Amino acid sequence: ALLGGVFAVRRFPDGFKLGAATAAYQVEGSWNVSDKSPSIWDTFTHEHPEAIVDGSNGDIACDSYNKWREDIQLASDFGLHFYRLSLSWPRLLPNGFSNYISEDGVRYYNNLIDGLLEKGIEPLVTLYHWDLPQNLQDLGGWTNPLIAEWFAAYARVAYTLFGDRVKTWITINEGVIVCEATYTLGGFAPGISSPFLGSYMCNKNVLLAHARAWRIYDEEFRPEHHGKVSLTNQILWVQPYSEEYEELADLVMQMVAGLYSHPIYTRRRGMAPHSLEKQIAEKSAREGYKRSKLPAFTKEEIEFIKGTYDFYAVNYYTSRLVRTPKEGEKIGLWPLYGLEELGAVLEVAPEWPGTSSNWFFEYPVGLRRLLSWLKKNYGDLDFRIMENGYASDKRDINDYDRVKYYREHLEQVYLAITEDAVNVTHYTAWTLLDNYEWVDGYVSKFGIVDVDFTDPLRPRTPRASAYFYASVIATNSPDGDQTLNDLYKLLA
Ligand code: PNW
Repeated sequence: ALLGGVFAVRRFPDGFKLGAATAAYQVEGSWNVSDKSPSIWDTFTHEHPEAIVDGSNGDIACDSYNKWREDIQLASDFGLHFYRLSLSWPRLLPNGFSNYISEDGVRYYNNLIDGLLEKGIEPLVTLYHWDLPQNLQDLGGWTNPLIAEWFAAYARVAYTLFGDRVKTWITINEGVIVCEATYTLGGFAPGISSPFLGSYMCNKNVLLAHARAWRIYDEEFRPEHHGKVSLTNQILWVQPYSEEYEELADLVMQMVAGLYSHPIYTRRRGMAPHSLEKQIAEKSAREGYKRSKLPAFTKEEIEFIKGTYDFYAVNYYTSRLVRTPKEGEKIGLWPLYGLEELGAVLEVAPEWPGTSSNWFFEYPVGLRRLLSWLKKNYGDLDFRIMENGYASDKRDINDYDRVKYYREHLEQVYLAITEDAVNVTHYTAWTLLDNYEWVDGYVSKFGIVDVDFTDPLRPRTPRASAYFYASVIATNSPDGDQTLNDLYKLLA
């Protein structure tokens, strides 16, 4: 087996791109330097440390605000084709509005973007990765329809400042988390609980904000810069517990994926998938609402949102099995245990290994099935995996469990391309560095590079998974360097 290299080598198609991602609040720190204003995550973690497993916050995080040169060097050492970063809205626009632009913020992102380009790494930029300016939250945040205007103005500033060098933009990271983890669970900043009310209002405004930002790029910037813009969806792959639940599984998929995809990626009628609209309208009526809790869209709004994409971006981590509740069984909350709104109980198969994050169980085949489902529902698009990675609470440099996760998921991507003819063009490892994992604080680590958070200098040390991933990139093969792969397999 150690001579695996002599056998047929599996390769991704030519031009397949591999990168890694981070997000501003999770790595930057320097939460109040210069004129930066607080984001909802600054406020939430400062006021509610009890909501975070280790009571921590992102005040310093990886200190990437100061150590960005080192991050770029690591990205370069591993041969990343691209690096996905996010801009902090309150660092760039401390008022939230575009009347005042922070010079310090502009300097920081220029340094980062130029530094990457100097090393031949494409900067891929997310505009919104959850750190909303607190003052905009005070005005209602994502439940205020005016946020589409506020976000559009911010997007225009970012395109104007960086669009000459940034050719790939993600408007919003994981609308489903922005709206559900926030308003349905109440567990994420700003910590407001409004299940299936606030979350549906948020859903509509996220779609409108994205569409505005896409159209601004399309009309004002694309002619000169020729870039691409989409949003990225985090999707739980949901399959039936047994055959009788096939219809229910599709309904749940329409909720976790369709609500943020159907309006953009299909020409079919309506704002939400029809099955879901019907279900929620009926549920709303039973609850005594005069209208569906799912907000209505005007004809103009529907047209405005449709087709606002240049590729389909998806983040995948984990899967669920779905069934209806047993007698007297209570349905858990999205996204962990169920969808009360649909009468759906979600659980994991006993054989799926757990991780250090309570919602995260490994099911590599789910990624391949999800890609096929997306192709079937939305067409033969340019599919880009914008996040995939593994959580562990160990600081082990020899992270063979993470190597195994990457190997098994890259294999499923390879099979999706070669066996199912899904046009997957990009793969992104989450994440380059251990960082601030939201409510899991610094306990759940996703990095291919270890960061020592007990050391004020935040030293970085690459793990085995970084070497494995570098070899995947160097060989353009899901197996990476075969000898290395065989060795890691033996050690795992
Ligand atoms: C994503 N779930 O969040 C985010 O984009 C990252 O910022 C984050 O660090 C990473 O994945 C790991 O969590 C998710 O409950 C949050 O299924 C929750 C879920 C999935 C992804």
